[in-house]
Amino acid sequence: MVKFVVDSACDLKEYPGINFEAVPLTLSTSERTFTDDKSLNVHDMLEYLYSHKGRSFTACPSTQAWLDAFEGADEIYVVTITSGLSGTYNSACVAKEQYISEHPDAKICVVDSLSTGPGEVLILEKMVEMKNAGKSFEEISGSVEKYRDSLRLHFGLKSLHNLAQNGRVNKLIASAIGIMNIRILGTASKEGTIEQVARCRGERKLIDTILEEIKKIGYKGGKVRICHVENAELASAIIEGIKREFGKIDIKSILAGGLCSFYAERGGIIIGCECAR
Ligand code: X90
Repeated sequence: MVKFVVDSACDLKEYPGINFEAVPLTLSTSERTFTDDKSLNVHDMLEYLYSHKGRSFTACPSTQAWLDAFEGADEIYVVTITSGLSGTYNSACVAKEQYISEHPDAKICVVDSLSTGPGEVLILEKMVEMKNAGKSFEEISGSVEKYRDSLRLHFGLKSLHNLAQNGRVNKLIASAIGIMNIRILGTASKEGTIEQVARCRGERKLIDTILEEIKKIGYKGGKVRICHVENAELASAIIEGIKREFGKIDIKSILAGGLCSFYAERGGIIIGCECAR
């Protein structure tokens, strides 16, 4: 049996037409723990976290959570959030070794997205497309990293508070964001860590800078996936902007799940696009 497994940073909780599962990360404070699965109400979680005075944390899925998702399958494709910011990829690799030692005929391909959200979606969609086109496990696992390396990820955030508090960005980058209407435009580095591109005052400036930036890195009209944290308006404005420049393209936006919402924070946006590196 073939199965596609992602972590919840991918933002997709369902994928009709395939055998699919999203393994949740968790988010917690000293008082409460939220599991980032279908039943999570992201809006309520954000309300609670913004009113909570203490610190908040996230944790990657356990090896056992991956093993539970693999159970019963023997051809498994896994996409994880970047190993540059999370232990998720590592725990999936440990689960892979254990599963194969117990099921010697199973084949598992674990891809480190070096990205998050929309970057994971693009990789997943590519693997599903190859599988549906009749490609073998070897063909898919042998070519998926090349595809991953052709992707780019950008994000526009109003606050870096949770990223900084959890040690995922330099405190210096985080300072002065969230005041005076400043947004930070960042990108995923080749190593899958956070790199600052620009600081923009206001949403209009952010949209213009994102459009300039994707042209500069050589975007030519490939697929685009966007996730936003309660900011459908910004997502639509970016979609309109990209369509205006590049015509008819395959572009979709979705609401961020719990993990990306926690780190990208309210109003945040994450954009993944196909683009030769
Ligand atoms: O293992 C864990 O606890 C999860 C840690 C995840 C940390 C970062 C998540 C970032 C999500 C923020 C902007 C996109 C940055 C992506 C750069 C590769 C969204």
